[in-house]
Amino acid sequence: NTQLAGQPYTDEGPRMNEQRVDVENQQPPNIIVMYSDDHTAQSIGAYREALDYGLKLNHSPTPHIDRLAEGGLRFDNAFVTNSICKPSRAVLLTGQHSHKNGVLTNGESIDVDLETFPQLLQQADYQTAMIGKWHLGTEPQGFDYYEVLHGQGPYYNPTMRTPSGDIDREGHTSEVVTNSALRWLRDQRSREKPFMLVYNHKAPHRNWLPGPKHLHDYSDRDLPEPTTLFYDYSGLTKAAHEQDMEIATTMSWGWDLKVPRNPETGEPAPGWERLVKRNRLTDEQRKQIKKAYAEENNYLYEHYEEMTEKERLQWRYQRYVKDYLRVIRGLDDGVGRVMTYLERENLLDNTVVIYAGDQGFFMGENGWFDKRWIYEESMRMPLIVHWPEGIAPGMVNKELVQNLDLAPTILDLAGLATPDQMQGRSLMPFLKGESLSDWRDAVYYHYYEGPPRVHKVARHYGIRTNRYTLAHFYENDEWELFDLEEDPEQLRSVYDDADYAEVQEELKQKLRELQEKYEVENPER
Ligand code: SGN
Ligand code: CA
Repeated sequence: NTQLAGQPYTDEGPRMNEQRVDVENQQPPNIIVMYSDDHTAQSIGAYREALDYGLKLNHSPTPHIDRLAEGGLRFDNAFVTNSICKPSRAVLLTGQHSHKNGVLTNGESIDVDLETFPQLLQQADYQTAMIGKWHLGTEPQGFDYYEVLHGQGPYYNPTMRTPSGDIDREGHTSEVVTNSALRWLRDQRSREKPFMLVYNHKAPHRNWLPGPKHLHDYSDRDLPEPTTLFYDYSGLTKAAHEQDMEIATTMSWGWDLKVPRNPETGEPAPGWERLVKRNRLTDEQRKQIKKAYAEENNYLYEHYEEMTEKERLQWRYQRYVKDYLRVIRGLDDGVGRVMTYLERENLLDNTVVIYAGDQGFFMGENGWFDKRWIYEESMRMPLIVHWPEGIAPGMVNKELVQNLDLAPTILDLAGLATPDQMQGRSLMPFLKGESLSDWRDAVYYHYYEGPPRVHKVARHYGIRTNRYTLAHFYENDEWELFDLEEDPEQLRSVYDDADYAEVQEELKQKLRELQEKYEVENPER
C-alpha cells in the first residue's frame, strides 16, 4: 500500500482502498513530466530551507508540489544548461546540450529529425501525450495525442492545437491545461499500455496574470523582500550593468504591473491594452481583473508623487511578486488535481511524477525579474521526483544534476538504454538512494541569445562546481568568479583576486575539459 506523507490529495471523498493493483505486474511505470514555465525554486515551499540565496518566503504557496517532495526526492542542485525557454525544452527532449540539438535561443525551432525521449517511449509501446506549453515551433513529434498552446499562449481562453486541428478553450489557462490533461488521462488514453504524459503549464511566465480564484490572494499583506532588492551590481562586471530586466525600469505599468493608467502622467498605460488582447480577456474578465487591482491602483495614483524612488520600487516589487505567486498557486492547484486523479485511480504507486521548471527566475534579487544568467536564481531548476514504488519518501539529493539528465532518466525508467548521442546521464541510481563515486563534479552552461536580444543579457558560458561559479562574458571578454560558500548571493566576483588564483586556474582547466567532453567546437558563437 502507498504510504502517503501527510494528508491524502483531497478530502473530497473516501480514498479507494479496494482493488489495489498488483504493482509487481505493472511494469514499466507510468511517467508524468511537469515542466512549468519560469517556475523558480525560491517560490516553492519545499525549497525554502534548501537555498542560501534569494527571496525567503514566509509561507509556502505550493502545498501540492511540497507534497511531491515530502513523498519523494528533491534535487537541491539541479541546473539547466541554458536558462531560456525553447533551449531548455529542447534539452529536455533530446538529452543534448544546445550546441548539439541546435536550439541555441528562442529564435530557433527544433529539428524534427532529432531523436527525442517521447519518440523512443512511443516505439517501446508507451502511450504518449503532450499537454500545455510546447513552444518549439514544430508539430510535436513522438506523441499519440497533443494539445498545445500556440507559442507562449495567452493566460485566458487559449486556442489549443491538436492533431485534428485547433480547439478553443474557455477559462484560465492553468485550469484549461489541467482539464485537458485530466481529460486525456480519464477519457482518451487506453488502459492497455503504460503512459507518458508531458503536462506543461504556461504559468508563471510573464505577464503573471492570475486566474479568478487567486486574484485576491495576498491582498491583506505584504510579502518579504529579498535582501538584494536594491543591489547596485558594484561587485559584478559590465554585463550586469547593461541588462534590461529591472523591476524598477524594465517593467511596464500596464502589461507587467496591471496599472491601467501611467501614475506619472495620468495617461492610459499602453501595456494595458496588450494585457487585455494578448491574454484574450472577455469584457467580463477584463472588468473582474481591473476591479481586483483597483483599490491598490487608486492608492498608487494618489500617492505616486510623494513616494520616494525606493518606495516606488517596493510597490512595483510587491505587485510583481504577488502576481507571480498568485499564478503559482493556480498551477499548484492543477498539480493537486492531477495527483488526486492518480490516487483515486490507484495509479499513484507506479507513476513517476517529475516536477521541474524550464529554468529559474529572479524574484527581485538584484532588483531583477527574468532569467538567462548563470547566476543561481536563474540557472537552478526546481526538480522533484515522486514515485512511491521506487523512491523512499523525503529524500534529498545534492549532486550536480541537469535538465540534460532527464531524457536518459525517463528512458531508464522505461527500461531503455541511453542512446549514444545523448549527453546526460540517468538519475535512476539517485532515485534509489544510491551514491555514485564517478558522478560529475561540474556542470557546463552556455547562454547564446542575441543581439538583438530581449532583456540585454550578454552571451556567456561557464561552469558551476559544488562551491564555485566561473563565467566568461565573451562579448565583453570579462570573467566572473563566485565563491558560493562565502558569497551565496553572488554579490562580489573574486575573479583575479590573488587569494583565488589557484582555484581560478583549476576552474578554467575544468571548463576546457567540459567543453572538450561535450564537443563544443566554437565556444564564442
Ligand atoms: C517574452 C517576455 C520576456 C521573456 C521571453 C522569453 N516578454 O518575450 O520577458 O524573457 O518571453 O521567455 S513579454 O513582454 O512578451 O512578456 S521564455 O520563457 O519563453 O524563454
Ligand atoms: Ca521559460
